[in-house]
Amino acid sequence: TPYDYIVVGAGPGGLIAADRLSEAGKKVLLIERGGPSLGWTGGNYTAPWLAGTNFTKFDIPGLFESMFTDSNSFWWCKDITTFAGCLLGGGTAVNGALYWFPTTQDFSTAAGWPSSWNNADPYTAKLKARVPGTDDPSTDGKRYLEESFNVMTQLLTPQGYTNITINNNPNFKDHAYGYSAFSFINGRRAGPIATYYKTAVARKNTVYFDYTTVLNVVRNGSQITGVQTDNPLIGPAGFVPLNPKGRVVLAAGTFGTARILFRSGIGPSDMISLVQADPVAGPMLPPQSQWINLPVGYNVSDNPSINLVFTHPTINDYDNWADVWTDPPAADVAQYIKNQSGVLASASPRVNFWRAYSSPDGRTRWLQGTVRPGAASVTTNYPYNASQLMTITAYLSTGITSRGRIGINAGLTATILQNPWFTDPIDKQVLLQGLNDIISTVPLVPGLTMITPDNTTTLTNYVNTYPASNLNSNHWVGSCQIGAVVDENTKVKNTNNLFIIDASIIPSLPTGNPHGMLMSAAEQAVAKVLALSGGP
Ligand code: 6FA
Ligand code: ABL
Repeated sequence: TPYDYIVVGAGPGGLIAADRLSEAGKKVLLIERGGPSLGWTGGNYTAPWLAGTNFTKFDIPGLFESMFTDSNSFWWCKDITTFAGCLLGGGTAVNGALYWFPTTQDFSTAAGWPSSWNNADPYTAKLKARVPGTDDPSTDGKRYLEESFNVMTQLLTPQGYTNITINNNPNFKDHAYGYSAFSFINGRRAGPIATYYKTAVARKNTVYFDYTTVLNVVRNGSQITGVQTDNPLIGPAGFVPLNPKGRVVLAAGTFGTARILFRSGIGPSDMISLVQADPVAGPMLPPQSQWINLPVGYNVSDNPSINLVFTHPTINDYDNWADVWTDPPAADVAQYIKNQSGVLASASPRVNFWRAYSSPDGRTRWLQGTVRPGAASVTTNYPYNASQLMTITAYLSTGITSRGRIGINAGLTATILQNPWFTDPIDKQVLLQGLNDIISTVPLVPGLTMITPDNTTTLTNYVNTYPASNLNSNHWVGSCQIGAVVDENTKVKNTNNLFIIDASIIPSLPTGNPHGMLMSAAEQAVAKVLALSGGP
């Protein structure tokens, strides 16, 4: 069966695209390489203490930290060298779900958007109607493990910070702090899966195929005729054709979409040459005369982030989340199963804060802080109480100038080619300034001790020797950015009918963790695709 639209990837970008296209009556095929995630989607990755429920690891917000410590972590894409979710929901099935509505500047021309994109408000409103977000995710309206909020109030108030409900004031991102907000609904992981996916697959004109990988688009010059998959059940030899006026929407993520383009003969020639040398992928390429040279993979960004670890006598770090998957506290399990309330109804973050910095180059850069009980790692020569850990992660947010490059290696694994962090020394200088400010009021908070870094090093030295890979924030954007690779309708340049709707089109990082802003961008993108003449 030929389709009007083939959407590749069921992450936040793809799910919003598939939902809005099918809502408009188009015949849509949504293809996802991974399997189900949440229990009601068919997911079955569960634990003995969940017997008799349909909750999986992905449903329960409190299991978030165990994503990084589980030995059976089948959900990470094995052919991408950074964390990326390869299952229904993509990153939003496994991420921390911190959820921020975009600021005005997130879609500004200064941030790299065409002027036709500057008013994101109507699209953010559409998103909000589907995923309202919450900063008190437990269904009983109580807050759990909130001790770090008090500690942060004592730390940040003397620095001039104001406590706000963050998503009520998206543009107030200077000296602002508040409770962490999430895309959870009714105490469960929700995001685009419980909303857009749910309505998209309920429509008769939507077909969903999972466990199916798109290898490349098939094209005749600039005209895409269909997609080549690895699944013979989907079409002859895995090929799925488009209607004559049909379109393909790539939504495979910053790394995944770039790889599909390379394998379709679109991108820098060094990347396509690696595909050409591959015995399986090479023969699928169009002839070299049809290669389309675009800067796919260049100018990507990710927030550089640095952890500071503290202890405070009031903090309960929930045993540093160590047994939360294998052996969680029975009372918390009972409470969660009963009505999705309690500690397990939230992911680990508790507090977020922002501050703006003017920089020596005249730009403004924003710092974002995320505070959680527990710590991913502790390096210290101090004796410390391991049940009282608290981590502040400081991200350099909007305004960073550093950029890197991603691509593929000879094995066609998607990977970082040039690290995107601190290529501009001013980014490092501003983040270091931010860290110094954060700790400037530690002496004013009785009992608060910074244990990593400890007194054997200076903060400057800590930052200078921070392992590059630990700077990774998992917020990759920009491998197919708007203006360079796609036009203002998100159409891949020099093609007639190939579009991209995922984090790869975002030209620079938004002011907070990106999935809220990305979903607003996806609402806007799909509206532009539907409005563009010439389609089905
Ligand atoms: N963003 C936030 O806003 N808040 C957070 O707290 C947050 N936390 C994390 C986090 O803890 C981790 C570990 C990671 C990895 C990311 C986090 N992010 C957070 C970032 C956020 O999740 C991402 O920015 C967001 O998910 C990006 O959305 P995209 O739509 O651009 O791409 P995805 O990778 O989510 O989805 C791509 C989908 O395509 C996947 O389902 C994948 O399986 C599928 N796919 C890939 N290649 C394919 C192919 N060839 N064929 C078929 N399907 C394919
Ligand atoms: C995000 O936006 C980041 O991408 C994640 O890295 C972050 O989670 C979540 N949000 C929550 O703030 C952290 C975990 O809390 C750490 O335990 C883990 O070591 C780290 O991700 C790995 O990158």
